Amino acid sequence: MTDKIAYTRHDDVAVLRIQNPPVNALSQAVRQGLWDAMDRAEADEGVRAVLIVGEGRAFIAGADITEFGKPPMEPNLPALCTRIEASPLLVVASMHGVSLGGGLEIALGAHYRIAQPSARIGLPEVHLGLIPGAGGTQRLPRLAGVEKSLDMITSGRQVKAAEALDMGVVDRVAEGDPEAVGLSYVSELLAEGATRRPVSELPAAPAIDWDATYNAVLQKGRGQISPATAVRAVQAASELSFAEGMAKERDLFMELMGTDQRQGMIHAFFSERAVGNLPELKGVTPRDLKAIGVIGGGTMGAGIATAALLSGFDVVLIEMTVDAAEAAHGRISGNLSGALKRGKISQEKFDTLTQKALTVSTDYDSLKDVDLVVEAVFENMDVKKEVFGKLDAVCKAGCILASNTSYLDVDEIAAATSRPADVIGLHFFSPAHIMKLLEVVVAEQTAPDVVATGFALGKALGKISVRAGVCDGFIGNRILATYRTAADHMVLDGASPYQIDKALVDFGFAMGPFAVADLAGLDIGWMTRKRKAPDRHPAERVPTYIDRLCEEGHFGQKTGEGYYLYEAGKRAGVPNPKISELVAAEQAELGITPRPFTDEEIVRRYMCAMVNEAAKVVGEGIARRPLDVDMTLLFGYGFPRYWGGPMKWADIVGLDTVLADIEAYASEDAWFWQPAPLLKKLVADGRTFDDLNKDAAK
Ligand code: T1G
Repeated sequence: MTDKIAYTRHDDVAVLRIQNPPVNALSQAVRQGLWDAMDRAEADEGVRAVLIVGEGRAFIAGADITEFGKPPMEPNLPALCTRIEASPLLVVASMHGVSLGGGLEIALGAHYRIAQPSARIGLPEVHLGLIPGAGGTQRLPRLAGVEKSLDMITSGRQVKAAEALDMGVVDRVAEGDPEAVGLSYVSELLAEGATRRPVSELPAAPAIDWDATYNAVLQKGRGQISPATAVRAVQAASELSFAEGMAKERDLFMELMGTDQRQGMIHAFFSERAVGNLPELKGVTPRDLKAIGVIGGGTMGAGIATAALLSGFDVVLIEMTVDAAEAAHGRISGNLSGALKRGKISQEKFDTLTQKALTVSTDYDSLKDVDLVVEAVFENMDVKKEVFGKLDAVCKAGCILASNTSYLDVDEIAAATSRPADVIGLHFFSPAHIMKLLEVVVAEQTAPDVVATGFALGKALGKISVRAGVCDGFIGNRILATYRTAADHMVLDGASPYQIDKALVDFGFAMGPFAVADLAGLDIGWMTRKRKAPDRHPAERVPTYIDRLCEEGHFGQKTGEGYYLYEAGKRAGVPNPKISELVAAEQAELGITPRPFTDEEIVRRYMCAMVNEAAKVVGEGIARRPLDVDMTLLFGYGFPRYWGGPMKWADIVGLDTVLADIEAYASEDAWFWQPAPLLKKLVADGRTFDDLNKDAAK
């Protein structure tokens, strides 16, 4: 037997304790250990029941995801679940922490299930581009019915013990040590003569309109296929025998295992955990953080203050005038009311946060005891330098001074203080209390423990923090500027903004680039183009058609007119007929004869521009690894998660084909399509972006 399963006897009960830290993933050794332990219990004289428990903080977190993509190793999980269920002994699972995926499937193979009140169950395989592959789609509907099972399986959501009890998935909820409450429950069952209850022998799930359900789930998946595939697996639980249903589930599971989407989503799973693992943070102790200062109470400042309050920090927010301070307090209260309405906080908590934890003032001296300040004022270097000069004068020694700037030079900001080692960039994304991405921008002189504190703050705020170097736009906005320009070039050359938006939504983006521009505000891009104009290279193609609209004061959703026309109160707009006129005028001026674009070419050009700039960002060390770019685009820019990120997409489609396309496009516009040196080197060496991620993990 492996050391992964501890086998102990308690009178007529054999206890199988899974010991595979940190979360009892069902590795091959655990599966073999459970199989052997079941054999041992059945041969163990006097044993009448088996209790399965997990050591540590979880019952079982699921199949061992690190085994995916490798040759399957016996015993496989569906066979193990069926083996447990077929035991002549009474088998009980005592669940605590999480029981997810294969972990829940093991429990469904047991005959009875008891759970801690704080326990959570779930079948999150769709988040990995898969479906439950060890009987979950066949057993759960037999216990909980089709509707609730489809909700759990297609959403991948976690379900609390009380709800699991209502669903009939768990038979008992009891507080206490999982083994102790499990043993007591087994004794009760044995005493009352409870019999084995194989879930597979329960009646098949009732029929529903499977095709309508499949189509609805497919539509909702926005290009992701595993949730809809799960519908077909549950349909098998309704229409086929259990054995045939298991075979159908296995076929569908193995099909998904071979998809790009499974590759992309598992890459995302591990990357969002790896992105915070940086050699430079090893052994570095973050500074203590209790009180956070925020300068500026506009949308960003109020969002940052809200995020800090919700994470348990005291907040001191500074505005320039009493009216502005009161308006900021109102914005923060509005944000917190949203959390109250969504049940994230109680009324009592709301009152504490708005009346005690939050201080809004016009006096910088109110900041004298804070541990870190985030500046979120107007994106102008002179304004920022003035603010940092004042912060440097009033904040205590060791207080970290952070800027929320989205592109300005943090080195230059640091130089405006006497403590450049305490200065860092913390680039939040709007709305700051909702968006998960945080770019931690490290300046030349930023001290290691200040970087570590930036990551610690990000973790405390529930963010995905990515380390960025200093350049115009850091990681995300620099790459955005490039692929956004590629889209503008396609408009000038003949593609409509609306065709481009649709092509990219069909690729998997929540919104296309022009709808996003209308949402963010066309004035932002307009100001950027004006800011960059003095340094522009003569070979740069910079469309000006949209500037004409900005000059008329049309900035998108906030003014009701942009690429789209917006009726009051409606978020979705209709194409603005002015755009085609403005584009035609510019095409005429430039002597361009518009040509048609296919959706495939639109996506390809857009993605190649994104990957090419990203490769430059990694090559210059602005991003430490390709996975850092993937996480930035996933958590800050709505990149479709099932591709794993632009770098993973490029690895999947093949770097050689991406480079070949870039070089072909360069024949039309050598300036814009200069191939990234890193991309050329990887192709020459026959390596991938993921190889670079692996190099960095060594
Ligand atoms: N396999 C391998 N490693 C795992 C793992 C798993 N299932 N789950 C977590 N880890 C690692 C993780 O990479 C990290 O490693 C450490 O454990 C702590 O995780 C047949 C096919 C359980 C809620 O999708 O949701 O079963 O970075 O940092 O925040 O139907 O991990 O420390 O080296 O996330 O407390 C289904 C995935 C699998 C659950 C804990 N199960 N895991 O969260 O810690 S597919 C899942 C989670 C399946 C069957 C199918 C979370 C967690 P490192 P962590 P956490």
